[in-house]
Amino acid sequence: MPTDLSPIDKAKFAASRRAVDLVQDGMKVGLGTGSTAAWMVRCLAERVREEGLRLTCVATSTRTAELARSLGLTIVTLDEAKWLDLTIDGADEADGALNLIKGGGAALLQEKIVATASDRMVVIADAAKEVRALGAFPLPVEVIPFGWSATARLIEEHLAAQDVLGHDIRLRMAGDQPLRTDENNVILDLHLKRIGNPRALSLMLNQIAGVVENGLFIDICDTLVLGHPDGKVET
Ligand code: ABF
Repeated sequence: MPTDLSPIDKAKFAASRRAVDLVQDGMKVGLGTGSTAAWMVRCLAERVREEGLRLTCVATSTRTAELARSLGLTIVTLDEAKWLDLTIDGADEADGALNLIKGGGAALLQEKIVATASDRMVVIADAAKEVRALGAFPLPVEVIPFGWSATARLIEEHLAAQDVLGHDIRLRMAGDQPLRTDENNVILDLHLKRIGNPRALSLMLNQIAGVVENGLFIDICDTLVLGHPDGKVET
């Protein structure tokens, strides 16, 4: 383990180190996005250097692709790889049924496409990301920039129809401009406090015109690897 890590980075590193043990020679591997996934990319690159693993990797964002290439990993497009053996990614929240909120890093669309094109998805996180019910973390929804405020209004109406009250929808900003994703879309963050039925909410959101994808990952994650600041790991 690198020295001088903060307690949270020790936890992220411990989960990452454990997850990359699942990677075997010849695999096609999806690489997630975020600070935890960045630790995983570093750990994976170290295994490739030390053990000479031959891997083909697909990144879930331009920033992950840049990091992975800078460390010597081979990055191809998902269309070139066609299908993946394993994807390792972070999350913003995970519940006991392995439902996730993702997208705090604005990469949820590529993350969901890559994860669902994989035989197995492993999520790595510090243990504080595990929750009883999803929703304290604002739910990111990627929407087409055209008419985003009308899309937000439709989401409001659908939430009210599902009796989800007291919510707040905010356009994510980067400075004084709306943040743009890798696909040049924008993100609406839904402050819901608690999500009673993640599956119903996900289905509802994705049927609204203008919504590209939402950050609820239902029935996608196979394994949750949680790291603790003392270096312990639970799966
Ligand atoms: C990605 O990175 C996202 O889906 C999630 O939003 C975020 C988690 O970031 P971090 O690991 O920095 O907490 O996995």
